Amino acid sequence: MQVGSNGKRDIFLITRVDCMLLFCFVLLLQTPRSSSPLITGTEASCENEGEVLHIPNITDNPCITCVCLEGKADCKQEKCPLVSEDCALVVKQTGACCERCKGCMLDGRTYNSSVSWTTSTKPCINRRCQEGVVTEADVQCVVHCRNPKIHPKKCCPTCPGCIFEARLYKEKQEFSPEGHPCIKCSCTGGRTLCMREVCPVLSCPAHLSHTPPGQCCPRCLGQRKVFDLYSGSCLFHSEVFENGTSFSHDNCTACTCKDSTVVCNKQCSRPGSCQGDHCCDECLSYVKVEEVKYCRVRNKIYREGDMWSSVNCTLCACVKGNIECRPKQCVPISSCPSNKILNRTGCCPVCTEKPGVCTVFGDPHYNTFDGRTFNFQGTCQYVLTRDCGSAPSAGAGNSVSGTDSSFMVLVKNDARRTRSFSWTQSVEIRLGGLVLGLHQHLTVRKNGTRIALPYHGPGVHIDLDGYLLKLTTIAGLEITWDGDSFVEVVAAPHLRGRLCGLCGNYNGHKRDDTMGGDGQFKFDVDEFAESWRMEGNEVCSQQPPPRRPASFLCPGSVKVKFRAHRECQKIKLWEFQKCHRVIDFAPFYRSCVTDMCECPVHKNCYCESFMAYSRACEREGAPVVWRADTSCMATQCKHGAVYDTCGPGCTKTCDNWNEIGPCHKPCVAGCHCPANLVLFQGRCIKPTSCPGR
Ligand SMILES: *[C@@H]1O[C@H](CO)[C@@H](O)[C@H](O)[C@H]1NC(C)=O
Ligand SMILES: *[C@@H]1O[C@H](CO)[C@@H](O)[C@H](O)[C@H]1NC(C)=O
Ligand SMILES: *[C@@H]1O[C@H](CO)[C@@H](O)[C@H](O)[C@H]1NC(C)=O
Ligand SMILES: *[C@@H]1O[C@H](CO)[C@@H](O)[C@H](O)[C@H]1NC(C)=O
Ligand SMILES: *[C@@H]1O[C@H](CO)[C@@H](O)[C@H](O)[C@H]1NC(C)=O
Ligand SMILES: *[C@@H]1O[C@H](CO)[C@@H](O)[C@H](O)[C@H]1NC(C)=O
Ligand SMILES: *[C@@H]1O[C@H](CO)[C@@H](O)[C@H](O)[C@H]1NC(C)=O
Ligand SMILES: [Ca+2]
Repeated sequence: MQVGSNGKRDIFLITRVDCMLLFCFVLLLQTPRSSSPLITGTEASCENEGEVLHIPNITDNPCITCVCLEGKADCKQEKCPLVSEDCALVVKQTGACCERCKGCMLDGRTYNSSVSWTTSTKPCINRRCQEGVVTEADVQCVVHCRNPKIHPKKCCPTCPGCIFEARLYKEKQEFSPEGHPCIKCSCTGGRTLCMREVCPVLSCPAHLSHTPPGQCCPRCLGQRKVFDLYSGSCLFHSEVFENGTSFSHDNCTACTCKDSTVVCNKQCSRPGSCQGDHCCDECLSYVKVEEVKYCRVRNKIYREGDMWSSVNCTLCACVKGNIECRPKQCVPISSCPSNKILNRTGCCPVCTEKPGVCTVFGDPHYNTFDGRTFNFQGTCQYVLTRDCGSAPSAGAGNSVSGTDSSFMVLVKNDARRTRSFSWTQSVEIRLGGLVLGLHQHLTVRKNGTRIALPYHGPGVHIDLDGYLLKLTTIAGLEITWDGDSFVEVVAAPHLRGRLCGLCGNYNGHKRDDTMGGDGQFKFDVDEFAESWRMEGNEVCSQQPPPRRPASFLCPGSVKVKFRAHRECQKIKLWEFQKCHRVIDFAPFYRSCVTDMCECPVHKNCYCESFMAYSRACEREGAPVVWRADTSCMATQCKHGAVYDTCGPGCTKTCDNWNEIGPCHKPCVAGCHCPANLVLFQGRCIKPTSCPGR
């Protein structure tokens, strides 16, 4: 298309397609002759060293320059950079090699297209070059608060805070408020400064421009190319203006052509200066603030009508700029699918995946995460459970610890009460380099040294829970220890399939629980359990005591058998009745009888089976009436302590017994020293016997 001549000068405005034709024409003319001499032709000689040579049919191409170097023509071809597709006006001057995007020239300096700048002498006047047009305009300020602050050194007033229409912005953030693409704000020093973007005057006519969605300013459509622009004159829209001519672009914009650059000055209306229909954009404008209501909670902004969950199980809403909270309404859940449990730890009850529970009690009886039960009487230290990743590693019983995130729970058994049974004596938890020991009478050791409770360590917490000791790890294990021989390990659902040891692999299947420490499946329970033995310095009997034949289940006298039956049959009675249809009591009854038959006279060996059964029942949501009462607990308390279901929460020790002050902790069930005694090294002694007195 040849648009062009406006009667003053001949110019050629060509679209892309036309240009391709012209470009091909040029190529046809030049390629056969100009390319071959460069590569294969005879070398032209010259005399004046350094002289720029004119070689016909070669240096006619403006991209090729030849210089005399050591008596020969040295020619170089310039490579043209690609012109950005966004450039609306591409120029190619005669005699120049490359096309380029039309830039601007102002006060003797050149500026590339799409560049903005301010000068230090006029900091509140912004200039922008857009394809040969410089737009000069006052900074247009926007105020969005009722109490702006005017700064003598800044062009615009600022507003307190970095909130714009109920949205919170960060320090140093630059933003366009939602729905206002023409407003540009910045948050500095906790205050917001906003200005309106002044759109550049475009070189193309209005019908060839459009505003892309979501953007503030219009831009030219497509790309125009211009050849042979007469020096000093300007192409603006479809007209050419000579150097020095001025024209009015619109009522607020006056333009002048200077040195091929159109310099346009956009006026804005100062407050009060807008008269009649002659009105320009306002230099200072206000965004209405009254309607915008929001609520702020620390660093969060909520808009009118927003709702959110808050602390203490409340649901809050932003109503007319005020926060209104009310308790959350929960959807009642009466039951969960069989593989889930009702979890009441959150605000509303939900059904969550069941954790795995492994229990060791009595002589010892093992009940794995997947529900397999077996008895094992080895008298060494064994891996109860450990983190095996996806597969149990070979020789798991020997390697002590892997990465810091790995854990291992060991049990140590001994045969302290009878010849044919062993009992869990202590539990050891290894977490990275930390070793925690849970010992008899609820004593706790850290790296071998006795510590006080509660204990907060890296990723672990230990405290008393009633008369039991509870250890919780962030890795997802919860270990309960009764200070005698009852251990319960609860594994969070995310550990499913990742564990190994005597508690099994926790993959949901009972059958494969006897996987040995060597990764081999064991058919024999004793062989399985032995494969998890830890090698230690201590001597322990390497072989478990010989397994008794079934008929030899209760080796005691008739009196002992009678006592065992009398105590253990309580598990069949009303106290546990509600649980019978949920959990079979038979294995617990059998373990109770075997424990009782070997039970020293002063102990109540049925307690652990009862406790294991009642805890299993509670987990399944079937309450039992039975409580670990004084008859069960009496034997737990040692060294002068007595069991009290509601003993003082603050323990009197040799260090603090004569301090006066109320105890604010709630009472706890457990072994307590009688009122006239104090605790010293696990024993109850008279205060007068305390050391240093
Ligand atoms: C240079 O090109 C012209 C045509 O453009 C041709 O007539 C002339 O012979 C050429 N000269 C040489 C030296 O190739
Ligand atoms: C201007 O643009 C040219 C190429 O179009 C580029 O080489 C030059 O660096 C740019 N100048 C500035 C100051 O950006
Ligand atoms: C444009 O006009 C000014 C004076 O009005 C002159 O100084 C300047 O050289 C001219 N530019 C060109 C490229 O002719
Ligand atoms: C420019 O001003 C004239 C009168 O001064 C008015 O008639 C015309 O509508 C205005 N044009 C625009 C685009 O504001
Ligand atoms: C949440 O409840 C606790 C105890 O009832 C109270 O101290 C606290 O102030 C409450 N927090 C809120 C935000 O209401
Ligand atoms: C109960 O749900 C909470 C999240 O609401 C979760 O953190 C916790 O582990 C769940 N407890 C159990 C036992 O699954
Ligand atoms: C002792 O326990 C600390 C944690 O408190 C642990 O970092 C350290 O490695 C342990 N030291 C030894 C010798 O096991
Ligand atoms: Ca399994």
